Amino acid sequence: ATATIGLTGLAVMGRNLARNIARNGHTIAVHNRTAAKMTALVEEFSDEAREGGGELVGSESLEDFVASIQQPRTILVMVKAGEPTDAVIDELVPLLDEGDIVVDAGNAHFTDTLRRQQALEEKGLHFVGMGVSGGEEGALNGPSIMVGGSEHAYENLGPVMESIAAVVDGTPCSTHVGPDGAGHFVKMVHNGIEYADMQLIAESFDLLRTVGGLEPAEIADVFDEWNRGDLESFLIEMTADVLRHTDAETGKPFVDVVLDQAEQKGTGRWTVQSALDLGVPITGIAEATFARSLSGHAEQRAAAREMFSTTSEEHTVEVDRDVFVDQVRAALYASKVVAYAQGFDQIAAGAEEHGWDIDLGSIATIWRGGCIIRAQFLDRIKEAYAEEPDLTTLLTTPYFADAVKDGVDAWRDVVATAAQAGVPIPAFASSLSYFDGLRRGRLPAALIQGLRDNFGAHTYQRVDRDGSFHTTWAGDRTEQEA
Ligand code: NBP
Repeated sequence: ATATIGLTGLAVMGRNLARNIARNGHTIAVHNRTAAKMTALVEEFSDEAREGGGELVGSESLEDFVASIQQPRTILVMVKAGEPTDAVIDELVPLLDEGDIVVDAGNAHFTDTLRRQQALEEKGLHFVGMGVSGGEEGALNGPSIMVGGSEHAYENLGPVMESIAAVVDGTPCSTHVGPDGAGHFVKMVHNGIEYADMQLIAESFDLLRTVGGLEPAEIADVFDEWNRGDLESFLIEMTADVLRHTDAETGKPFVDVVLDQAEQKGTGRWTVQSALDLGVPITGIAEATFARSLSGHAEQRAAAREMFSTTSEEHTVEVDRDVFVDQVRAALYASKVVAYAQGFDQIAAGAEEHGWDIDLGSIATIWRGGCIIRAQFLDRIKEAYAEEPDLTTLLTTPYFADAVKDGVDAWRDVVATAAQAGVPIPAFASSLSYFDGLRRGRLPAALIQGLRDNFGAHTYQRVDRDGSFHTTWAGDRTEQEA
């Protein structure tokens, strides 16, 4: 046994993660169900590994793979989420010894992680659910790593992960998020926030083009400009890149030749499902997920287009182009603050529900680099939690509160203009409604309570004294204490 760590599952993610680990000085055992991928990796990258002080130790069989790892073993599983992950774990378990650590580095649902952790714990094994963000490129050059499982497991796994993670201001973007499913839960919310971020960017693009009259290449310039300010982030930078790209075949802007139906692998949906269970209004993420679904309903879209196509054309809205561009920037920033505030609320609620002690500031810290939502903005969130670890909502912290106050008029103008012009902006509009909902003195929830009491005797509370009350709606309308 020579390797300090092992990795099975050498598709794009596993292969790059293995290279990253090896060239950062670790000897890593590698295995893949289809052995050719293992052989190719070892042949192509053994020199690279040695230059970094590490080594790739390939095995064709799972038995040889396990035997080549030092005990207690740490084994990363990087295969397709769901059944393949269970299949690999089932094959591995009989070959392992007490105290070994199995790490699922795929995109598992956190409830699967909870189940697997329990099953392996009963066998004397440690199980870690680990979220890895940053896609292929991140896996190779430095991902953001959200590690669940026990403290003990992190003591073994952590140093290797911290040596391969992205680094921002000298801090590696890898942390022990919390026990059992916490790592995968946080990774799930990360992906949900990524959905919201992308939807907000897409709505900005649509508005700038449809209402502002800018061409994709001009919008690319706008995004470049935005990337030099508060909005600076990987996704904003990438948006400029994609918008500037021209299709080689037709010479048209690339964005015009791509079918406008957004796909999804499911992490956005999981985030929304979990938020519904937790009772956390993550409206930005939910609208972003539904917007992707809507885009895929081609038949309904065609029917509605045919029926209502002229309706929006009657409402062209005149705007001052430069003013409008700046208004959209402010609306994007304020909506983004809402989406992140909601995402962090969900992590806090999940931690409470599952008994995970999650340091929210450390989550913002490890999302600053390596992952898809990396952004300057996360520094501000990190600072907010450093100042007030138990803050009620990110929205009311001084920096974000000022940003929202400064942008709120523009935000309202953009939402109103979009409504008049018939441009769909579900994420912008729902974020503004969320903000207004939170800041409003009295909500019409009082009327809902009245209706519930009327049809179902569900009772209500009063503003002026304690207790639960019911009005005898069908009788003499006297109020009774319930
Ligand atoms: P895939 O998700 O496409 O999975 C392919 C790997 O799973 C191959 O190594 C394949 O082996 C193996 N596999 C399958 Br499928 N069924 C198996 C089974 N029954 N037994 C053993 N091995 C099996 O690879 P990926 O895109 O590299 O992603 C890996 C994980 O990382 C996934 O959970 C994914 O959700 C997650 N992730 C991906 C990204 C990304 O950007 N792609 C980002 C973050 C996280 P074979 O070669 O023999 O077919």
